[in-house]
Amino acid sequence: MKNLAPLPFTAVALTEGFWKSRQEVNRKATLPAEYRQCDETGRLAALDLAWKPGAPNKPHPFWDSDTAKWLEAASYSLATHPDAALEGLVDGVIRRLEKAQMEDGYLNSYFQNVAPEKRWTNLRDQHELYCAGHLMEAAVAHFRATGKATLLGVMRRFADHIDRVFGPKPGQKRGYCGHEEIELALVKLHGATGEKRYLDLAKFFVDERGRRPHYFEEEAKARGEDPGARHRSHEREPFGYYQAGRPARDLMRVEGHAVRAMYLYCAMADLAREYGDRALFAACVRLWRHATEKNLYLTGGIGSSKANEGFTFDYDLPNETAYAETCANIGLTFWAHRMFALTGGGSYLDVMERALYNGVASGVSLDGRHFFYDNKLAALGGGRDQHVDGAAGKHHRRDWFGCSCCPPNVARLFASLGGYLYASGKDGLYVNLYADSRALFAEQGVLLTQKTRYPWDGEVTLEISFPKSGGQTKGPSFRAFKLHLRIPGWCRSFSVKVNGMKVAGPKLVDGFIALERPWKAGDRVTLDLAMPVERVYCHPSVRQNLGRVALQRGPVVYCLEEVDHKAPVQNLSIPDTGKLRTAWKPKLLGGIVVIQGPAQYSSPETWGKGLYQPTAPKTHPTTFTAIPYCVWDNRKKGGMTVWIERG
Ligand code: FUB
Ligand code: ZN
Repeated sequence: MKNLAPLPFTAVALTEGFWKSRQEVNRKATLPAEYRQCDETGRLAALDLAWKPGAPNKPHPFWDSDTAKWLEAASYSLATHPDAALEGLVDGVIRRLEKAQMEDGYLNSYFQNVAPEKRWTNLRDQHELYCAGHLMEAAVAHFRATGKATLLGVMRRFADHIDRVFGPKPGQKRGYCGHEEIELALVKLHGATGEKRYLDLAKFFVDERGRRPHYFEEEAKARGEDPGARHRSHEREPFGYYQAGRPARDLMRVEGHAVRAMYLYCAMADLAREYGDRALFAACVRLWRHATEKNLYLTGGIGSSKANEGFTFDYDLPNETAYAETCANIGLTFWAHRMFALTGGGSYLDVMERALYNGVASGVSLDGRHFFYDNKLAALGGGRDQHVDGAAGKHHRRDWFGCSCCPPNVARLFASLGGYLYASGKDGLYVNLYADSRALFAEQGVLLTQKTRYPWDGEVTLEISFPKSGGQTKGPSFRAFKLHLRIPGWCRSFSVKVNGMKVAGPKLVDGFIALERPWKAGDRVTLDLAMPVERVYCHPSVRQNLGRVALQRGPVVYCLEEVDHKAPVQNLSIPDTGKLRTAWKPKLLGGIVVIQGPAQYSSPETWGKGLYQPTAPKTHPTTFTAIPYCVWDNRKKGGMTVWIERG
């Protein structure tokens, strides 16, 4: 294992472009809007434990997780953009949490207020440990951002309580949460506090999962319920929905609820690193291959079915009914990042980048106040979406949800996005993603300034300098190190220059080229990634995409949206050959490159009567305009498709 260290987001400033503007909107619009939602829906008041039966806004078992994710997001934002007003809101929520915490350390607004007698009695369904995990992540983020230790103290007390209740010793519960999350959070808590017990507890939760006798069965019996009664859709083996059909190290395939799966795999990767656990690592690699080779949407979405919010069977990737929950796509991003850090493999970053620019970025509108829960790859339009529920119908972003896990998940990722761009290891510095930014590798005494219009253009320049202290450059005027530049999987040709001189034949190893030399301040590396439009075809086993083609340019997947066409986009087809043009539209959808080309329109208008006829429908030539998938549904409502009929 390579064990690279991601450069923390606090050492990376996004300076221009796609991610900088997303991050700005996140800070200025999304964070305030989500705070308001948490307040207006009663999530914050729930922390005061004053709800009475019959009153509105009855607390919900996992409301605390929404508040926690908002706290985490706001803390990240405070770390890069100090803001007294935001800090005041954060402190207010933390005061409520501190006050709500019980003597013994327990903290959960639903159970304390609504169902105190049910504490720890239904780990399978009730999300208690899940909520605790999100609050732990928030506490670590807040402590690191502000140096204030109040929330960290609260969550240490809760973690200590959990450590007393759960474990292998007599009298302890050998249980684990139906919704993974606490495992990865405990690893973070260990990172922030140095307390080894938290790491061991994370390992305990992962190791117990799927063991026989099955905890969820025992616990159901203790509640007086039929332990076998709750079979979940798409469950191959009992408890597959919870990734608890068998022990983690024996998992062979991604299964069940997609967000849960992603969070578990993140924890498995973390523990593989912390304990040097080869069996956990091997399971991660196996699961990764299964997820990405047979169950991944072109947009980086995963979990195709609404029924179980998760996986179904291999190559089942429907478009109109795609679930691809924003949280799942974010979970995939987290997991990919960890797998990259473990191995240094660029292919993990290819998936991470695919998710980020497509199925994650689509999760939030350009105004930052509207969100997709499920990220479909096709939606009906032309008025046809009015009466269809559950499928593509009424599929538009909303300002909040009853179960609102996705909006604050986007907020915490976008607020910490800089942390995904760079890494370092014994063998040098790594540039993972291309985005206009400045990265300070303090340990190595190197500042990288990246200039680029990526993802709209494949040219990237990196200037090397050595940070100054007290007006003096620290250390020698040369630094010898290897600079690894990622060559994205989508890129078929590239060139690289140092100070204007072409570098001959750089070797591509595991998705990276490495430039090694004594660097001096002011050295400039220029990378040119050829970024033509590509037609993408799908594995023939994906029945939903047979006879269809998609368009991609660089990491960006495109779609046709009804508002750009006179006809429903499902009636358009595009030829396999023929020139495709690109155009930069600075005023459209925040500034995007569109793709245009010839198309055919199958016209219902000339069909005549009847549903069936022995002759093919008449087509007539037209043109199409494709926009990046991630920005669809930001204008007039209408249909959309990623996979387009060939013809
Ligand atoms: O159960 C908590 C969250 O709500 C899950 O992660 C989402 O899939 C949604 O069901
Ligand atoms: Zn979600």
